Amino acid sequence: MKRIILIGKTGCGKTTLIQRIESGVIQYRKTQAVAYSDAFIDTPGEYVERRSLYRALIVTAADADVVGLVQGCSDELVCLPPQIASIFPKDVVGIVSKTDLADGPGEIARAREVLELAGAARIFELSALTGDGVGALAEYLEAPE
Ligand SMILES: Nc1nc2c(ncn2[C@@H]2O[C@H](COP(=O)(O)OP(=O)(O)OP(=O)(O)O)[C@@H](O)[C@H]2O)c(=O)[nH]1
Ligand SMILES: [Mg+2]
Repeated sequence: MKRIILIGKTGCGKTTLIQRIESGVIQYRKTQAVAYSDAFIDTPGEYVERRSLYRALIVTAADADVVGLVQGCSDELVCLPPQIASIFPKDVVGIVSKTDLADGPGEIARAREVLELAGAARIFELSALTGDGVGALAEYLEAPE
């Protein structure tokens, strides 16, 4: 079982994804501070939106086995700079979130590209709302390292 830290801009769907996998009960709650559970570390979007908080992200990520960079496929604003993965000395995967909102395959492809440029080795496409694609990520996290 791998513990993953989710990183991505405010509103990209990190907390909802955790709720989907952990309990299936979705309830909106803005993340105000880093939140730890057995399998997840949830971070506020502000941590990646402000470069001055990168150091805090790096320190927080030390408690995780894998880093998950999250990019909503309908998000105009990109907060994940190219090669951000290289600041974390661990495996980094990408998560294209909110695929249910994608306006065609082009939007999903664009989000994938953001994650590839950010340095994600493997990319999952999912919707925490419908549950589509969530199983593949859950299986990856449950698999032994
Ligand atoms: N349509 C759709 N909406 C989603 C999905 N995932 C999350 N949302 C919505 O997006 C909004 C923000 O979701 P959160 O999970 O709170 O986002 P977050 O990344 O945790 O945001 P911060 O805590 O501010 O960093 C909520 O209104 C969710 O219901 C999804 O897969 N599809
Ligand atoms: Mg949150």
